[in-house]
Amino acid sequence: MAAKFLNGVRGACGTSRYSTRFEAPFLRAAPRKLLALIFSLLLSSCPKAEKTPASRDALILGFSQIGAESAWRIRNTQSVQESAKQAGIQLLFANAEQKQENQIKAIRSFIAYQVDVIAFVPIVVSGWDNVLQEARKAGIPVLVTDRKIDADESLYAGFIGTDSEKEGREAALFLLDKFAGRRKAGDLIRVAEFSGTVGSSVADGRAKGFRDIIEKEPEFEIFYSKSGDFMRSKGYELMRTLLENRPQIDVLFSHNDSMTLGAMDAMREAGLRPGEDIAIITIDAQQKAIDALKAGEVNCVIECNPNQGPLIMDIAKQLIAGGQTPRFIHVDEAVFREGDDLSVLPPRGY
Ligand code: GZL
Ligand code: ZN
Repeated sequence: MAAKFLNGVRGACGTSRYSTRFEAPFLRAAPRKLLALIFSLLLSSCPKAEKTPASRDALILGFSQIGAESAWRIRNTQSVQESAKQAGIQLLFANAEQKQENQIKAIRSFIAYQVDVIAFVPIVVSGWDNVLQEARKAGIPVLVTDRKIDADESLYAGFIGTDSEKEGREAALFLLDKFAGRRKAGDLIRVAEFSGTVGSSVADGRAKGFRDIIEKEPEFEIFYSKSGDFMRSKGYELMRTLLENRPQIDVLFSHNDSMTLGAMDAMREAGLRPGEDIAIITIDAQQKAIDALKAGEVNCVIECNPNQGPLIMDIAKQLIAGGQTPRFIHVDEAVFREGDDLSVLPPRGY
């Protein structure tokens, strides 16, 4: 009875496999009303299951992604989907469209499905304890990927992602170098910062890393800092508004390329030359940013590696096999500066 019912559930949500763990005692004893309730809950909160074909005994991984706010995010999603296919892992993929409550709903439906592993990109650092306790109670290991959370570490099996504070420090180090002459002359160098999603570990980390260095240097002043939510349209709006009263802007430090590209459009509309009238440092290293670096319209591009899929699948498999997995894995990243030989760079793929 329970297996048939749950098979129906998976069928309804686009997957047709149930694991023997579904014939859990609690379900066999559950009254029909409860089973119907679970079924309706699952249907309503069932993630848009884009699943990968997999053999019957394939590992099932539930993945909650933030959305598609930037070229970086889209590549991050592709990396997860491609790697699941290559690893023979059945992927349940849910796009939260930038809302934390959608991520929590998706994780709950993964728990109800009794997937083998859950992985997610936490849009913001807080608010995850309850749903992670539910996953732990259900005996499902959770991997935090790309962005970090502020929660009891025993609630998740590990973190796979990038070091945002290091990215912020690299941006500051480039600035110290690029403005060495003007610093000697005692100039005041005014910096505008476009930051990422408020409350995200990435925006916090990049801002902190940048300030840890810049705030030690009296010649630099971060006279403006606002969130553009990692989006091109908001980067454009922020810069257009900022330029209305023509302040002295020597540098734009932007937490991602999407906001940078929008800001560059606004600079050109105001008759300014990006990378010359205003120095630009940007993070992600999507192709368009590298092309702008080659064209002298951007001065420094800091890579943030979106290709985390292979690592996620490896760690997921190790977790299920009962292996010991590292708590923290940082993917490696480069820094591309004006004047570097960029002809050797392979296409970025995003
Ligand atoms: C960084 C990632 C950020 C990217 C943005 O690890 O979380 O989110 O820098 C993306 O492009 O939107
Ligand atoms: Zn990063």
